[in-house]
Amino acid sequence: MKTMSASFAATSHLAPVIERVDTFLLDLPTIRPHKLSVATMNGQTLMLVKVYCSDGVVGFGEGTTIGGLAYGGESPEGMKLAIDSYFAPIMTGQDATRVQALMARIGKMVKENRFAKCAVETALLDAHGKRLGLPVSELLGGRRRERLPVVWTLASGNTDNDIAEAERMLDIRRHNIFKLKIGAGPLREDLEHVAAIKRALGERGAVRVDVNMAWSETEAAYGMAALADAGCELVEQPVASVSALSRLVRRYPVALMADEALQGPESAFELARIHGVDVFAVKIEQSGGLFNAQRVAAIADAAGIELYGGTMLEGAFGTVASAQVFSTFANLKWGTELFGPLLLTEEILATSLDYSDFELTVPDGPGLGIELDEDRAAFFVRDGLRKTISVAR
Ligand code: MUC
Ligand code: MG
Repeated sequence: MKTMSASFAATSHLAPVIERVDTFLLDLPTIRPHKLSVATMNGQTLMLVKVYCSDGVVGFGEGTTIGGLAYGGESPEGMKLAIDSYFAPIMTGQDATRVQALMARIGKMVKENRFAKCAVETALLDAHGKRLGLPVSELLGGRRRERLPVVWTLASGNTDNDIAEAERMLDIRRHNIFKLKIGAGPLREDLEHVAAIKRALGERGAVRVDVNMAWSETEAAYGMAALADAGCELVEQPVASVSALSRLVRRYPVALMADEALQGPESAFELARIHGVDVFAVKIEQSGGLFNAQRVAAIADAAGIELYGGTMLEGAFGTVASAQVFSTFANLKWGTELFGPLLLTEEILATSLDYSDFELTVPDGPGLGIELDEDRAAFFVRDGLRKTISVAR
């Protein structure tokens, strides 16, 4: 024990340290209005964090939300403020190679702020992977797959437009699983909307729905029965409460998935304890980071709950960080919805991600394995070259 701590101290002493942490906001338009029960998005704001280390390595991380504060307690602006004012002073001068130790140090001094923690942890892992010449997946125990199935979300707000969009995705072989955002309109209209889309797609496309907690328990009971009849295969977070979820699970021949109810390992454990759902939508930001997302997955596995790789509609950095984590999951029965970058009009990477044959290739270069196009980013940075666009965040 004595020898181990002596060598740890020696390594720590020589290790590169964090010199500076920078954050900036990128405002990017979406390809069309994206309508959820909580908000309509015309654009997305990415909060990017850059961690500069004394060995010259720079790591990138990202935080996003959906509809500003409409989805949860953190906004991109709030994450930036939290990192600039509180995280950066805690991180500066610390060993850049001890990612888990540094995240634990941050955790002692910063409560909550799961999304901001995820962004910072992503940047630390990106930097450490680049330093070691290894993809982030290998720092997380090793990937089990190189490609991930990717769901597309239909949320134009119009049934015919959604069907046309789904047909296009099938034609170009980009997506054959579709998630429909419902819950904003009257229940009966939503059910007709889902049934019409499933009828049009038939066996060519799987249909799932996300209600984003908009239904009461009685609406959910009625809705789930009708959705099962319409051929919908999965219902995501129809109601807010965990106990209501647990009363709905296994009552209808349609899988029930938790999203908003999952806020890190403790909530995952509670849901697993009461077997409140069939499936977990694991999100790295909601989980509070990449390691915590793996803990959530481990709890699901232990409880016999199935897994799905969720998104907070991240841009490229959050999407690839998620892909690196999901590639390590033992079971990923329901695929992923890592389509975030495809919802944005602008490419901010030097080399685009590979979405083909209904799947995303997990980058295999060091760290996240992607590179920011700095000129493009400079154009879209808030208050930068292109003055801030007005987006409903
Ligand atoms: C959510 O609630 O799952 C995922 C896809 C999408 O359109 O919104 C998100 C968030
Ligand atoms: Mg959801």
